Amino acid sequence: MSVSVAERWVEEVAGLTRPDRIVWCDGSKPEYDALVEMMLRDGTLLPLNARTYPDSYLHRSHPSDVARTEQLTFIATREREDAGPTNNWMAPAEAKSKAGRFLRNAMRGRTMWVVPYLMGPAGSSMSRVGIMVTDSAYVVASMHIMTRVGQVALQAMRSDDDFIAGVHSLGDLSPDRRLIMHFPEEKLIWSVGSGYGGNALLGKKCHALRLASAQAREEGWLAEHMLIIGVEDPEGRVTYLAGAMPSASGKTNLAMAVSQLPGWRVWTVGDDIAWMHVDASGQLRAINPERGFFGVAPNTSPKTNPNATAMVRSNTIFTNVALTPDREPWWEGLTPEAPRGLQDWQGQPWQPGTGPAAHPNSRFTVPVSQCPSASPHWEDPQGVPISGLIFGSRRTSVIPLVFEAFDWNHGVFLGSAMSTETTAAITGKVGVVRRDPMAMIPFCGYNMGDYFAHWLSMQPRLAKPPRIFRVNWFRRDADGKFLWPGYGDNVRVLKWMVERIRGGGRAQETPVGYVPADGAIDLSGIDLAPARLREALRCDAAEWLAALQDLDEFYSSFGSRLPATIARQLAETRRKFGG
Ligand code: SAT
Ligand code: MN
Repeated sequence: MSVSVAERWVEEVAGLTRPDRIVWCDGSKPEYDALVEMMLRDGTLLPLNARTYPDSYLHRSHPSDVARTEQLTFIATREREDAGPTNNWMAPAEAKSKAGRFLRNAMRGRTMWVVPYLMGPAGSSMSRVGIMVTDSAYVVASMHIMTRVGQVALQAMRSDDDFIAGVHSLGDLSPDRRLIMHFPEEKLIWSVGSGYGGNALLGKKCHALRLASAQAREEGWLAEHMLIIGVEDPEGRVTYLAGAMPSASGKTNLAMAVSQLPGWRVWTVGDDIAWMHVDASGQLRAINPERGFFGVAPNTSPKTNPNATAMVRSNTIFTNVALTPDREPWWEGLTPEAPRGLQDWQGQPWQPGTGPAAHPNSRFTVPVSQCPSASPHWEDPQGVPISGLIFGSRRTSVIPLVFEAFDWNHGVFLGSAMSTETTAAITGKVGVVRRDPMAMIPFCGYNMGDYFAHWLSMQPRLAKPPRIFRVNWFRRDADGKFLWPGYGDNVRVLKWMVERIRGGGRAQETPVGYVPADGAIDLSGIDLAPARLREALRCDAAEWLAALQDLDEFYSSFGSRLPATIARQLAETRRKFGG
């Protein structure tokens, strides 16, 4: 296939950024090895213990460049209304002129790598192509792990211009000269001034969520911030679920959970992004557009996520973790006690009591294929059939551990009503409650009112709409203790979902949906007082009415773009609570 449109565009970008040389990437192992060699020489990567962490490296980012910067992220559409009230908006010409100032001559003295990448399995009609240029070797190596790079991408182009174009430059890494610009109407991304994951690996949030969500709306599919798992019961039957959760809120842990229930197991298809299409028979099917995990390191341990700790023992790039004297990576929670003689994430000697040794948003980048729980179907071109959807968020109060929506429209309402406590995955204050519909607030590439309408419009096309569940693993008691143990015990909740999907699973109707009936969650083998589970499942009218008031205010920001169905669901819920 000819790549002339791409070649012309690359020339144009080179004219702006003025690199010393241009290298087209082929995605091969020798290419990856050469990039690593180069980064070891110039200090971008530090070698880790070759015996205990073979072919694994540590990258330390610029100290001001450690998380996504939402305040510097823009959707540039002709009409402001098309970006909607939840996105930062800029007119396309202004966005290009502002970011263009930082990109001009930014690659002088540097190499510009051209990275053709495929999001999704080879041979899948659901997969999509991107071509990004970057002056960061770390970004190229990370793209090798996170996506399918090279000929496999170019071959998947259905026409000359069938790709999302991405321009990335580290610029001078100054937050004052950092901008992440999205042009959905031009299938274009410009990112300058950051080397951090979600800002710089353009295939991930910029392409696979912000631009893909806009494309998905036009083409009638869903691009979601969701994990994909297969839940296997003791008879060997596998039920596939997709679940949305905000960044750094346990998505990776749930995606590879090791079951605490004998006979049950979780298969990992993806941990962050799901692209879902309705097939000819009306079945919702999902692919994971990525081929790697960019997971949060802190609190990942043999206890919380044994699969993750096993998979990062080789071929892994760690970013901003601490370093032991044996040159092993370390982060808070990996072991009960911090080893002596640590270097912190900035390479300074670390003393206990002086703050975290690893950055709270430190990460590992590793291929899916290394995950012990990787599903045998994780790369199936036709995807996996989805029977249930989960909306989860991080809330200390109000939201029960689990409940099920009455139907599709009510489930979309529950997703749109999500709020969450912020985490270190974004620059800003941690622990503040904010609205986060479907965990997409930072990632929806168009007006979120239209996004809710798009979700509602899927129902008539679904022969058997997936059941929709709301979860909250993070509810606490009056003393601040978690009411639910979480991690591998979450499989008990998944089991109830699977039973519901199959027409069983006892439940009790409440104003917000079906909550598990007494005894319906399998507590065999754990010591959890039934009263604590009841507290975790409690639905309090006064708390809910206050929360619905806040939701009403949020909805009003959408004006006429809020679907009437969503407003009706809110009114109905209030009525049921007597409000
Ligand atoms: O940093 S990323 O945006 O890639 C990961 C996340 O925050 O969800
Ligand atoms: Mn994410």
